[in-house]
Amino acid sequence: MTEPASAPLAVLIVGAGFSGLAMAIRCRQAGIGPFQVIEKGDGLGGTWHDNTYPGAACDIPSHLYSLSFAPKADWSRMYAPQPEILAYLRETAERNGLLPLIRLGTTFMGAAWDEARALWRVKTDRGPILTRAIVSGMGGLHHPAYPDIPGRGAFKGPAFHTAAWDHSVDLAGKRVGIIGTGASAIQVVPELAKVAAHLTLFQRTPPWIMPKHDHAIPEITRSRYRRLPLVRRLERARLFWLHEVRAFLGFTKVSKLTGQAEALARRHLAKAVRDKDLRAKLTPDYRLGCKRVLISDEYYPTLQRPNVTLETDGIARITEAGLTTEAGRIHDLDVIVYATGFDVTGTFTRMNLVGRDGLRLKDAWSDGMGAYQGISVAGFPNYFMLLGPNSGLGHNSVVSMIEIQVQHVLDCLTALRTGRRAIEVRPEAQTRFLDRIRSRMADSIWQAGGCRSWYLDASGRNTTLWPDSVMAYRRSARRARMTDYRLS
Ligand code: N01
Repeated sequence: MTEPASAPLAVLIVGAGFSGLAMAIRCRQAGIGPFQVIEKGDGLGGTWHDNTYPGAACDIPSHLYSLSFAPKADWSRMYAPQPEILAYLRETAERNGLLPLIRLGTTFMGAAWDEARALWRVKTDRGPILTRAIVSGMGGLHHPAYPDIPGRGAFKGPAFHTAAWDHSVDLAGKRVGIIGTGASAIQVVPELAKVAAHLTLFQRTPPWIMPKHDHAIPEITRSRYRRLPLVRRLERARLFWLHEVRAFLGFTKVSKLTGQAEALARRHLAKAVRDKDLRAKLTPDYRLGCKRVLISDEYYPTLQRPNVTLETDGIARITEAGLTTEAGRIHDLDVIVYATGFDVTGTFTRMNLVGRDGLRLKDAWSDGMGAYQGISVAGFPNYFMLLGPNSGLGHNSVVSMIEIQVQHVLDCLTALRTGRRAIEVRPEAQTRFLDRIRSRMADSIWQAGGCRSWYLDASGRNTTLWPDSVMAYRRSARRARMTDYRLS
């Protein structure tokens, strides 16, 4: 690797989404630097830059899905649409003077720890970078996963993923097929049905769906939030606790309340769908919480439109003209949309990170991903992850997790400023933490739920979500305990 011309950075932040921007703002406020943010996309915003499919929005209320230290008083809706969230992130970066510090179109290709100099040698597609510390704000949901269906390349028409929407394709009057029924599909399906001549939805597993109750936030409320920050903060706190209870409502653990949450979702289905056969097809056969619980008031009505077909027979193959099911039903299509999610494990293991003594991250994780507090890995000094293993959420706003982690990483970076060269989690602290996660998982919804989901790795273990409340994570991770780290 060639030697970079410039002096080493104190911190390299990878990714300019929610995590990377939050880290950059807090570094700036704490006077930690010099730092730089690299971002592979041609704009900042991370997932909110990539996912531009019609209907893209956040299924967590806007006042909760935003940074507490960069509040926005005037969200237009209870659940903000993607363009508004992206604009919020841009404004936040600009207001905090981050734009000159973000290098767009720069992909992190890997990094190796230089023990002699106590620096990371980072490889990017735009040249090398030397840095004392790396904070990964890459998240796990940015490598689109395409299904392994025979004949996938054979289709003659346009075919694209929800996370890489092809806006040049006009769907009006077309026969569109969409594969997948996760959080992305549930948002895009109602929009596609409005324009397509016919929409065929290929469902492998029906999701649990709760009512959404989305609504515009009236100007009078917005103006109150602008004038009275305390009122806005109280609203945020109310929303936080409303979601936090979901951790005990079966979203993380099977409890008596799981049955009640399932009954609520079944009532939502029964109210929306009168046809018994269709209702049966849409009724999940696994426990609620095992996969992401979805919210929508439009999805079920859309499936009953005359121009929409729900196909539940498995897909046998993709042909030049469309899809053929296992029962031999042929669906001729003009366009195929993959709403088939993301390759989460691959994102982390592909990272090509080489730590102390030549240890590769993918070898350290050969038995599955795991990190102390979801942030640090033994053998990888001065390397920190935001939304790393077991720190995603299914029940509350992931932005709360990011803020907790940013504070933890700041503690570590601050410790490095006291003339130390390296900070590394002690292996015994990591083992203790991972044992705690494993025992908490034993009675979790993911163990008992009987479903397939991106939450679970190939061996069926949940290495992606935090198995408890946000408050429990806050107690565990907000401050970096220096006794769990080794400073050198
Ligand atoms: O992806 P998914 P997503 N044949 O992995 C199906 C976040 N998010 O993009 O369930 C047929 O959930 C697969 O079927 P099955 C959020 O964290 C947030 O929707 O495995 N079908 C499933 O239905 C979310 O959890 C927001 O049987 C196949 C679908 O594809 C995460 O992103 C909005 C198949 C994939 O669902 C991912 O959601 C959107 C095959 N071979 C997303 N392979 C917010 O609002 C896969 N499928 C915050």
